[in-house]
Amino acid sequence: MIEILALRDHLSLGRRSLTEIATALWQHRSGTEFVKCQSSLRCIKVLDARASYRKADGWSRHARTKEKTMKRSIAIATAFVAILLTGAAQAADHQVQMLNKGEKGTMVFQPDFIVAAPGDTVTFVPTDKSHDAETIKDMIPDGAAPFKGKMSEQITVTLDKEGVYGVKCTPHYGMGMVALIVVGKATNLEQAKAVKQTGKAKKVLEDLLAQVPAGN
Ligand SMILES: [Cu+2]
Repeated sequence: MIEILALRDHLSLGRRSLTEIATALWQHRSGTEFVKCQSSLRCIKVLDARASYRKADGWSRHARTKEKTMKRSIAIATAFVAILLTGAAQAADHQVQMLNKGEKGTMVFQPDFIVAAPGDTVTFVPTDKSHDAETIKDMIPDGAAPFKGKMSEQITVTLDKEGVYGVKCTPHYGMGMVALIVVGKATNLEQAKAVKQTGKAKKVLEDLLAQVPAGN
């Protein structure tokens, strides 16, 4: 899952079909982009997989036509992608309620500390009205897209980039209605800690950031 998302990002593929991804992977592995990607462990992993296949199959001995080779390669890549996408289907969804009153007091996200894996989704549920969920400026990992839900509406976000994501409810931010999502390694923890917060959000986020495991 992480691999395919990383590859997809790496190849700037966006949300394409299985065959398109597979074709792009094949072209990527055999084409001009390879040199640029040698530093990428993930790409090399794919290349290694292909190399071992070639060895096992006696690929080089058979001197297949280029077209045949490509078809075969795409089939393998498709299988490879299919396996990874199966993983994607198993990504977890973490539900967060937006509440006027919860276990921790009034105007809260519940839970307000969410540990997720890259590729997981988080759904903010408007159990009570007049709340929204929006990323706090400078409190998302490098390269991650900020999100902003509509007032009183449910929003599901997919979190692909590792790091911490600070989330606020816009009208109740000063009242401490914030949440922290940790996706994989907390790559931007220090940066997130340095962000200036408003009102009660400062204390709540301090407590949440302190919950991020040391050495993560
Ligand atoms: Cu709110």
